[in-house]
Amino acid sequence: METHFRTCNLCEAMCGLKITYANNEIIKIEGDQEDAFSRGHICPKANGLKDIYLDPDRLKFPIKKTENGWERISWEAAYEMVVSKTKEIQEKYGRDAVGIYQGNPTIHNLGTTMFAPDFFKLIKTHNMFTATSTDQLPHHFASWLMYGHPMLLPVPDIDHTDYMLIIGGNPLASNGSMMSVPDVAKRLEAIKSKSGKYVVIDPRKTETAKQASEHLFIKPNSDAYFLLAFLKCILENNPSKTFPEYIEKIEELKNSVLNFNLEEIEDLTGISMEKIQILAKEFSDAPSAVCYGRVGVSTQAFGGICLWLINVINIVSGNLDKKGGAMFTLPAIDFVGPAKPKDRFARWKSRVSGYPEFLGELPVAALAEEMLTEGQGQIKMMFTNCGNPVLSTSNGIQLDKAFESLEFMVSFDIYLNETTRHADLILPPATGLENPHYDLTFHNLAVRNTSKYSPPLFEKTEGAKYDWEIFQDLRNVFIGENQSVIPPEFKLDLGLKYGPYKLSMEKLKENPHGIDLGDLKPLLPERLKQKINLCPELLADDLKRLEESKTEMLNSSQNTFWMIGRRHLRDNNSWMHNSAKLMKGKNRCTLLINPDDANRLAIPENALVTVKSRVGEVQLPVEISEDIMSGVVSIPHGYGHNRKGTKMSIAEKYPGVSLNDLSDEKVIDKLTGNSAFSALRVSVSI
Ligand SMILES: Nc1nc2c(c(=O)[nH]1)N[C@H]1C(S)=C(S)[C@@H](COP(=O)(O)OP(=O)(O)OC[C@H]3O[C@@H](n4cnc5c(=O)[nH]c(N)nc54)[C@H](O)[C@@H]3O)O[C@H]1N2
Ligand SMILES: Nc1nc2c(c(=O)[nH]1)N[C@H]1C(S)=C(S)[C@@H](COP(=O)(O)OP(=O)(O)OC[C@H]3O[C@@H](n4cnc5c(=O)[nH]c(N)nc54)[C@H](O)[C@@H]3O)O[C@H]1N2
Ligand code: SF4
Ligand SMILES: [Mo]
Repeated sequence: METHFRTCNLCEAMCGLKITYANNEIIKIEGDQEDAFSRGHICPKANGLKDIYLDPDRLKFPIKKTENGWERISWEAAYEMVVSKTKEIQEKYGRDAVGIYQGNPTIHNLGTTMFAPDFFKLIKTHNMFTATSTDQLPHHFASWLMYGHPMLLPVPDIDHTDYMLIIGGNPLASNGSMMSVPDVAKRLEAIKSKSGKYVVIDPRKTETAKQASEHLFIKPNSDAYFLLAFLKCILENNPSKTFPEYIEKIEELKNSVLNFNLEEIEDLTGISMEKIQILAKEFSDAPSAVCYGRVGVSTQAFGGICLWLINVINIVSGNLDKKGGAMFTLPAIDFVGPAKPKDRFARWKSRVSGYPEFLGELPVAALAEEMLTEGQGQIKMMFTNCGNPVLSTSNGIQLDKAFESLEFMVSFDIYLNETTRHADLILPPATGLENPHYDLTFHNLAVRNTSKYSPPLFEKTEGAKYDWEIFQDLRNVFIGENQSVIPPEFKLDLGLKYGPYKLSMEKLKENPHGIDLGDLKPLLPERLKQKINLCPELLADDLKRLEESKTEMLNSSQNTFWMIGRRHLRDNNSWMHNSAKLMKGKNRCTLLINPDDANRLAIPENALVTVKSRVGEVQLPVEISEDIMSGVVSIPHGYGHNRKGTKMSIAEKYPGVSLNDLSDEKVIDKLTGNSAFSALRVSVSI
C-alpha cells in the first residue's frame, strides 16, 4: 500500500488529503493531519474524487454529435473542427459572433486557469461570460474601486477575531467562500470559547446560524439598508475617529450615509434600529471584529452597495489590516503583483440590453438574448468551458432554446450534461486525481498564507489529454505554429521564484504537506494600488436607486414569496450529482416553507406544490420548517437533471427541479450586472 498527499480542488477550502492506494485502486481517502493548512479536516465530497475518477459516464475522448448520435473522434480532428468553425463563423459574421462562457471549475483546475486564456484571447470576442456574474462580481467591483485592484480582497482573520458578523454566507455547508478556511466549524467554535461572539444574519436559520452566538432573520434583498444602518451606528459611536493618510473621502462617505433616511428600517429588513444599535456597539467595542458577507449579499439587487458597505464597516471600525479583522493575504504566487490601477468597467456594453462590461466580461444574464436576438453581433457559436449555465444561470429554459439555435457549439467538459448536450463537439480533459494541482486562486483568499503543490496520483487514460495540453494544442492550430507544449509546473516554478517568498517547485516537492508561511500580516499601505477610497462615486450614486427601491420593498404583494437558494454539504453546484456516495440520503431538492405560510396556504408536509415566477414554473415537494423566515421560500440550485439527452446515470435518478428555471434574467444588480437571485419573487400553490 502506498500513500499520496494532495490538496482537494473541489471547493475553496483547499483541504489536504491523505490517499491510501494499492496499484490503481483507492483504499481510503482521509484528512491529512500534517497538512500545513487544513489540520486534517475534510468533508464528504473528498470521497467524491474517487467516484469522479472511476465514473463510467465521465468522458475521456472528444465526441462529435452526428445524426446517429455521439461519435468518438481523434483529438487532431476535433482541434481542426474547433478552429475552422471559429474562423468560418467570425469571417462570416464578425468576431463577436463567437461567445464564451466559463464556469466555476475553471479556477479549480490549474491547467485551465493557466492555459485556457492563451487560447480564448485569440478569439478576440467582446462576448465573454463567466460564472463570476452569478457570484462574486460585486466583491471584485468594490475592491477595484476602493483599493485599486479587483483581487485585493480582504479575508476575515477568523483565527484571531473576537467578533464575526456573517451576512449572507453559510460556511458550515459551503466550507467558506472568498475565505478559504478548512475546518470552519471548529474555528468559529473557537471564537465563542475565547468569549468572543459570532452573529449570523440570514433569512434562513442555517447550519452556521444554528451554531452561532446569535442569529437574526433578515428579509432577502434588504441587506443594503441593514448595512447602511449598521454603518451609521458605527460612525455615530466614534464621531471623531481619525484615519491614516492613505484613507480618503471620509467626509463624502459621512454625507452619503448619514443623510440616507432609515426610518422604515424594521419594515424594510425585519430588524429593528434598536437591535442594529446593539450589534454595532458590540462590534465597535470588540477588541477585534470583522464583517464577512458572501453569496447571499452579493447576488442581490444591490450587491455592489452591500460589498462596498461591508468593506467600509471593516475600515471605519478600525479593523482593516488588523489582527482579528479583515486582512490581505500575501500568497507565494501573487496575482496582484505590481499591476497599476486601470480602467476595468464599461469599456463596452452588451449589444441587446446595454449592460456594462467588467473585467473583460459581460453579465451572464445577457447571454441568452445575445444568442436569440437577431442583428449584427448576434452570437452564432459558443464555447463553454467547465460550466453548466443551463442549470446555473437565470432562466435555464430560455438558455436551452438559445443554445439550440446556434450554428455551432463546443464544450470543454467531463460530462454530457444539461448544457453540453447542446454542443456539437465535447473535448474532455483529464481531471481530479489525474492532474497536478496548485491553487493559484484560493491561496489569495486563504485565512493563512501557505503554499502546496500536489502531483498527479494516477496516469490519465491512454489517449486522453490534460487541459493544459488541449488549450496549447488549440492555440498552435489556431495560429498555425508548432510551439512545444509546456506543463504547468514550468510556469509555476517561475511564479514561485519571482514571488514574495522565493519558493520553487523543488522546495514544494520536498514538502508534500505544504509549506506554512504564517498568519496573515498587516500589509498596508504598501499592498494598496491607490489610497483607499471610502466613497467611490459609482457606488455612492447608486444609493439613489436604493432609496427609490424602498417603495417596492415595502409594498411587495402578500401573495408572493421571496425565493432564496441553499447549499448542502454533499452538493457542489450542479455537477457532483453523479456520485452515488454523495447522493445517498433523503431528497434534498425540496421547497422549504415556514409553518405559518404553509398553514395559510393549507399546504401539508411533503405535498407537491407549484412554484411560479415571471419566467417559468416547477413542481416539487414541500418541507415545512421553522428554520425559514415567514414570507421566504428556498430551493437548492444545481438540480433539474430531467432534461433529455444527458449521460449522467446517477444524477438522472435524483433529478429534482432547477431553481434557475424560475430565476429571472431581468433581475440583476443594475450597477454591477450581477445576477440578483435573492431578489426573485415567486408564487406558491398546491
Ligand atoms: N439560483 C442560484 N444559481 C446559482 C447560484 C446560487 O447560489 N443560486 N450559485 C452560483 C455560483 S456561486 C456559481 S459559482 C455558479 C456555477 O456555475 P457553473 O460553473 O456554470 O456550474 P457548475 O455546476 O459548477 O458546473 C461545472 C461544470 O464543469 C464541469 N467540470 C467539472 N470538472 C471539470 C474539469 O476538471 N474540467 C472541465 N473541463 N470541466 C469540468 C462539470 O461537468 C460541469 O459541467 O452557479 C451559480 N448559480
Ligand atoms: N457543499 C457545497 N459547497 C460549496 C458549493 C456548493 O454548491 N455546495 N458551492 C461553492 C461556491 S461556487 C460558492 S460561490 C460558495 C458559496 O458560499 P456561501 O456564500 O457560504 O454559500 P451559501 O450556502 O449559498 O450561503 C449563502 C447564504 O445567504 C443566505 N441568503 C440568501 N439570500 C440572502 C439575502 O438576501 N440576505 C442575506 N443576508 N442572506 C441571504 C442563504 O440563506 C445562505 O445561507 O460555496 C462553495 N462551496
Ligand atoms: S471542504 Fe472542500 S476542499 Fe475540503 S474536502 Fe470538502 S470539497 Fe474538498
Ligand atoms: Mo460560486
